[in-house]
Parts: sequence; C-alpha cells; structure tokens
Amino acid sequence: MAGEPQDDCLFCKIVGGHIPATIVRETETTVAFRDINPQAPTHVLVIPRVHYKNAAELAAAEPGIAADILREAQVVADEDKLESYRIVFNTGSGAGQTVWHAHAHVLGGRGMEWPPG
Ligand code: IU
Repeated sequence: MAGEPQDDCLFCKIVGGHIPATIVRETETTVAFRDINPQAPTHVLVIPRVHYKNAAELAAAEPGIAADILREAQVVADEDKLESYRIVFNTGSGAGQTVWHAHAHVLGGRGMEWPPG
C-alpha cells in the first residue's frame, strides 16, 4: 500500500531502527540524519517516515509531510548555525538519485556554486 515500509528500502530500515544512522532530529513524520558520504560540512538528509519514491510522489500523496520536510530542513540549518544552505531533491537516476525513498539533502557550511554540476 502507498506509504508503507518497503523491505528492500535502506531508508525505511533507518526509520525502523534496523540499520544505523547518525540521527540529528526526529519528529512524528520525519527523520533527519547525517549523510554517510558528506559533500559539505553540514550534509543532513531529511526523510519522511512514510515510503514514497521521490519528493513529487510524497507531495502529491502527503502534502503536509512534504511541508514538514522543508520546515525540518530549516531547523537542521538553525541547529548547525548555517546562514545559508541548499536543499536538493535528486529525482531520477539522471539527476543522481540512488535511494528510492524521498529525501531532502540539506547542505551547508561551505561556499556553493551555481549552476550545480
Ligand atoms: P541520492 O539523492 O539518492 O543520491 O542520495 C542518497 C544519499 O544517501 C547519498 O548522499 C548517500 O551518501 C546517502 N546514504 C546514507 O547517508 N546512508 C546510507 O545508508 C545510504 C545512503 I545506502
């Protein structure tokens, strides 16, 4: 069923506590943890507890939880004292998505360039 945990999903396993992660925040609807392969001094993933394959599918099914992710990104940035930060939702393999459970990358703590690579 839509939103249900998937046995083969690593992020569902992090939500369930079955594989380790450095969790920085948890809410009723979201979990935030440090990326295992950080690309900036702050690199936190904010994910919904429910399973949707990308941000667009999450927003269509659960717009409130999609908004929760954006709010949590700001809290993560505040806790790491970031004046500016970038939120990235890689969507599709061509854009670099490798984990098929919606997630926001929150990146900060260094200068950023535009356009991204
Ligand atoms: P992507 O947008 O799907 O490429 O992002 C997936 C991220 O998940 C990537 O930055 C990985 O380093 C990160 N990650 C993690 O933090 N912990 C894990 O156990 C796994 C991936 I698997």
